[in-house]
Amino acid sequence: MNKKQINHPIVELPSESPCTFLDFPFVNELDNIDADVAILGIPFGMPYAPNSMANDQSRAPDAIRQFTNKIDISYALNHFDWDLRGPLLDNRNVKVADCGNITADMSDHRQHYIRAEQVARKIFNQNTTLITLGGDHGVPIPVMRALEVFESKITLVHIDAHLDWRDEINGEREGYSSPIRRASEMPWIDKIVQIGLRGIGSARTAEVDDALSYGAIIIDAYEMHDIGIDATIDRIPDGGPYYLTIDADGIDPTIMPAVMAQTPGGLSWIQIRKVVHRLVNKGRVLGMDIVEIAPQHDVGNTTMIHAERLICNFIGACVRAGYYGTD
Ligand SMILES: [Mn+2]
Repeated sequence: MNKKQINHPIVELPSESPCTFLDFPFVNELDNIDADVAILGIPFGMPYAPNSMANDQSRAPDAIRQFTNKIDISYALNHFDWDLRGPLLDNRNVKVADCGNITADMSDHRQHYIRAEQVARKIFNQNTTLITLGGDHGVPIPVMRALEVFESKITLVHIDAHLDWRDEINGEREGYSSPIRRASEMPWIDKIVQIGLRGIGSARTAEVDDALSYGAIIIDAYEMHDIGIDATIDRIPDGGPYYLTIDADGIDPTIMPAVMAQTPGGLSWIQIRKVVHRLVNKGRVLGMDIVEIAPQHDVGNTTMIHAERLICNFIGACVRAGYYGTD
């Protein structure tokens, strides 16, 4: 059968019920999302080997959502949240939608990125803030391609233990070691700020040299701890617009243990929370992602607790920064 004849949905409902993030409505009318904030799962990156077409990180979008359904949702939505100094949506007329997960094409793995970019373009075209749940760190590549629709020079803020400037691995140029290299090639990505790097991983000296010659502002984890998070955030150019990509291994593994490469010395909760709030108020953050959560390595839901708080702090900060034109 010609696969072009199959009317395959581009997104699908997360796998278990209740199954959306904080039970927000599932919306698959992608040309009319009618929401200020959209949550989207992109489970699959581009593998470096056949046995990693799906990896543990592919399970994270649903694992994060399912965790949010274990907490008391009416509390989360309606009670006073001290992180935000009020209820999540601040009693304003702000709509959050969960667009489910990008579907996979069993006959063509690369279709996953093509669909992800297509959906992200639809979301951005409606001026909706996109929160992407990965997946590994390859999945922001199609999302960042979709940022083209804003016709703007965008500052990329990258939280990670690793540099992620590899050009290719095993011939694959869109895998989890390459997102910042690919971003650097996109004309609409202007400045790049990389925070929290440490340890050994995705960079050799050649990649560090390339990042520095591009002009990437690199504040490694130890410099960040020495100068403090406020001085670190001050080094992000003002004005925006911004895109924020958060590799969970950039956060300290004591609070986000569910990653493939636990590395000491990462951002504390206080530090990452401040990055989110201050960035949202420095300029418009068009979208963010949280990637590289590997649920099987979690310890007592510690990673999920922090992921849920991170996303809620981002949503609550956007609402209070007046992004959605409501008072
Ligand atoms: Mn990464």
